[in-house]
Amino acid sequence: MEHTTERSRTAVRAARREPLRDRAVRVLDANWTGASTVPSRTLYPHQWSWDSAFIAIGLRHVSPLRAQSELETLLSAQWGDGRIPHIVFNPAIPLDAYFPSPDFWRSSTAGRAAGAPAAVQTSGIVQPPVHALAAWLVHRADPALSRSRGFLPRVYPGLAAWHRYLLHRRDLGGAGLASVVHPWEQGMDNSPCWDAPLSRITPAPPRTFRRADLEHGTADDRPTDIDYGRYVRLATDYRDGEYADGQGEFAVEDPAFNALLAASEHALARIACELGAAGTARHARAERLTSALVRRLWDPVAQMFFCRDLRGGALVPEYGVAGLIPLILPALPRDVVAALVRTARGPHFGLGGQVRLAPSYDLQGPAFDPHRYWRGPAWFNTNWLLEHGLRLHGEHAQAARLRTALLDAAGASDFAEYVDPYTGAGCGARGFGWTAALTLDLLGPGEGTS
Ligand code: 9WN
Repeated sequence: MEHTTERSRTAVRAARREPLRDRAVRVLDANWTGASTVPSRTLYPHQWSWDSAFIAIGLRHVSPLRAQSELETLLSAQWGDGRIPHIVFNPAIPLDAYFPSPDFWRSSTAGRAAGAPAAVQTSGIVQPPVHALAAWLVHRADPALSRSRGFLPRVYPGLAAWHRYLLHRRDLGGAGLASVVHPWEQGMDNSPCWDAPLSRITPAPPRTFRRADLEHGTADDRPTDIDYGRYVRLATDYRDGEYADGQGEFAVEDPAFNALLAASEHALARIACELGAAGTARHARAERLTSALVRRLWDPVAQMFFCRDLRGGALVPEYGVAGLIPLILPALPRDVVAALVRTARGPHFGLGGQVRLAPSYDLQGPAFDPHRYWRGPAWFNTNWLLEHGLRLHGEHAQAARLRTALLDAAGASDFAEYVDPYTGAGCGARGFGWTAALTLDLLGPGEGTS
């Protein structure tokens, strides 16, 4: 036993001497299923929507063809109403490997009215719209290959339908922003930003479902059973209403989700131009989204973007990292950019000071926990977005420091799912897809997000 441990320590040390790029490529190879990439072979053994978009952004530096397939596979599971489901299930994986499994979502029956595909099983909720941005960056990585395969003409209609779904069916507040109807949709599942809107939801009783995540992670790092019960209740109600929008008890306008939608709308405008159509209307729409974001979610006193709880009717004054993500928007007013950079550097996020990477939640918040899912740890995708936002707005020195910290943390943690923001110690799954992919992107020539 002693020997095995010593041998595996030696193997880890040897692996760490390998160039970071090669190690990241190995992670993506190990997670590749033939048509797409899983976030983690253990914890998340199917295809996830925003993971795939980030993964494609990294994969484009290694195999533009695989990066294109990643997005095409995801789009082949798109529903008739335009939604891109947050999980596309691999039928070869046993049902009990992940919960909620296909027999929970029942997409092909409960989702029939909303146009769920018959041939593939999916979830019925969505995740942040990073896809058009990813498609544009993937195209730019190898335009000749992209043109020869007709990549953009192939993905453009689906991406346009996806944005239409979000901008129309999901404009539940009627103010020009998309709403999420489940914390899993925004991707930062367990953020304290959801505590107030979730507190109104009656949890599903624990005996009615069996969590699979606790088999792979420490209970102290994962959402509590009560919160899980609430996630299950919301998803069950949505399913039982045949995934029709506008009825649910949870509806939130989130700054990161809408910032990504606006950034992706700018990307869609560029795709339209490349295909010979006019992109002006789309750029204008992205700018309208940016204005709506500021009008609805910016708090000038707190100098922060907050979530708006549509059912409770107010902003949720919690400093989640989602509130910094609008920095990726080119048309953000200059005074908002300056205030947001101050907030990122200030005591709530400590960027460039106390922490290595921006935490997912307020360092000073009562709910802060450096290890519990989305309640404090640092994630690589949110920090990658911040790095781009800082660079976009001329904060080059801060962006460079963040880039170095991201690469160090990715390498030292063996591409962990997330890390302690103070120490950089790895948490959650290792060999995590978007951590490896975004490492490659930071190492690569880089196209920016614009
Ligand atoms: C639910 C796959 C996904 C990420 C999310 C992350 C986590 C799932 C879960 O894993 O969510 O979708 O079971 O907790 O929070 O951002 O896309 O990596």
